[in-house]
Amino acid sequence: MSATNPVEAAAAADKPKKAASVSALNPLDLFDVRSMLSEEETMVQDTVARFVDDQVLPVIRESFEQHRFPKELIPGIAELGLLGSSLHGYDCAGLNSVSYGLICQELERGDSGLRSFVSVQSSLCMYPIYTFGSDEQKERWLPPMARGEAIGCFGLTEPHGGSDPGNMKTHAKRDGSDWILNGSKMWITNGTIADVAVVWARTDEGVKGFLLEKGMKGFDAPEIENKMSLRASVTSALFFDNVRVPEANVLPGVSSLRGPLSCLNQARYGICWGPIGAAQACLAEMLEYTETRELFGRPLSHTQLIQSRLAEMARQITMAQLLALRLGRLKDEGRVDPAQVSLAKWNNVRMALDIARDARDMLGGSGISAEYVPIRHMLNLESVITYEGTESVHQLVVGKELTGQSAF
Ligand code: TGC
Ligand code: FAD
Repeated sequence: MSATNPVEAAAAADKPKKAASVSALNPLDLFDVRSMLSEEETMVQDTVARFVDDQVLPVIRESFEQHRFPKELIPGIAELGLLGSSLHGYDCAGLNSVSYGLICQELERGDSGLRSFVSVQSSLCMYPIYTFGSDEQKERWLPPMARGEAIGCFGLTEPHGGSDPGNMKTHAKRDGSDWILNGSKMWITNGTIADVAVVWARTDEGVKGFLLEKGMKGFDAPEIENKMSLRASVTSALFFDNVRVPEANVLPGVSSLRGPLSCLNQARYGICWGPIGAAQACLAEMLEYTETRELFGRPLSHTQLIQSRLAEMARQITMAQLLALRLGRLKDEGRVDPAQVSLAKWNNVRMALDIARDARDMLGGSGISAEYVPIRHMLNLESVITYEGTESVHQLVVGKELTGQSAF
């Protein structure tokens, strides 16, 4: 930290020296949701939490400021078995859905960008290869992806409107035993660093998934610059100009929009958990800050309005934790419905975004500095509330479930 930067210097002076809870309860888990976890789930959470504390938090602020994905963390993430953690075989950990949720929660306590990396690699690239791929495709891609040696991305969104993937323009035509692919994708996480891209395209035989490999002629994946959100994550455009794709690179198990949408269920599920971590990070910092920040002769935490706002944060986090755990148990029982995932994604991302914005305000001027975590989480969550289905899309999914009428 530069001693000559007045914002950082002021922020450093404001920083309290110790954590500050007099509560007998855990302020970040008021209903002791942790006691409802199995021994294995608790161990997974603790392991990822340690990784985030030791490896992520020391570097993440600088990565965000430099608009740089901390690629150097990938080997550590892979070593812990966090890539494709719910898959069985192929060097994957075979953990249950609640464990995957806890992984997302702890990673997003560090930064949404890191959770995004793991979500896309696991749920949007490894999952479709695992579910719809041939034996050769699985053998070729899944083990190196689990080891973090190969990176994947998922191309569904197109520049003219991501909420309506049924209107996709990217298309592929058979040419002998190959396919010729044309079109473009936008806002693709990991795109520029991906060794393999799962690209969805319209064909005469329905919507198909193509495995595009880095370096294929006519395939380009430039990074999108100047993002004010998810700055510690790579986001790219994908361009396909007559890319020749062999049949061996087509996912054999899918030929409709149902395929890519079922992958979204997996990633959206993880996003139901991730933002809880971001919200906990904000509340933790606010509990410290408001205890030591003195205004009008007393600590902020002694005022009614601030206590009301802290209590509201704890209330929202508690409800989100219970919702996520119930969703995870349903998923592990094999009876989760996409509308339930939509409701939880909508609720839990909205919860975290509201908390991050309120925490930013409670910090006053210091709240605009990345010295404190809320503004980074707040800016990240603006992406999280948009991707994997906007808030409105999820409200309409729930509306359709309630009324039986599609209002899209
Ligand atoms: P609709 O007619 O409703 O459905 C078409 C077919 O798909 C089936 N389906 C689903 N299947 C599984 N899971 C789901 N969630 C499904 N939703 C629909 C449906 O049953 C039907 O099947 P079939 O066999 O009868 O044909 O389709 P629609 O065109 O009306 O659109 C529905 C809508 C709007 C909900 C859907 O298109 C949608 O979800 N839009 C939002 C798109 C989106 O979320 N994109 C995300 C891109 S990936 C991303 O953002 C990654 S960010 C990752 C990170 O960095 O963390
Ligand atoms: P649009 O679909 O144009 O929506 C614009 C507005 O219209 C929104 O407010 C929306 O809620 C509203 N709207 C849409 N339909 C309706 C309706 N029927 N009624 C009322 N309002 C409506 N995509 C991928 O495929 N892969 C990725 O890896 C990926 N990563 C991403 C990473 C980041 C950082 C971001 C920001 C996006 C990423 N996306 C990815 C894209 C993301 O899924 C889309 O941005 C999202 O689905 C919304 O699409 P859009 O941006 O085109 O907005």
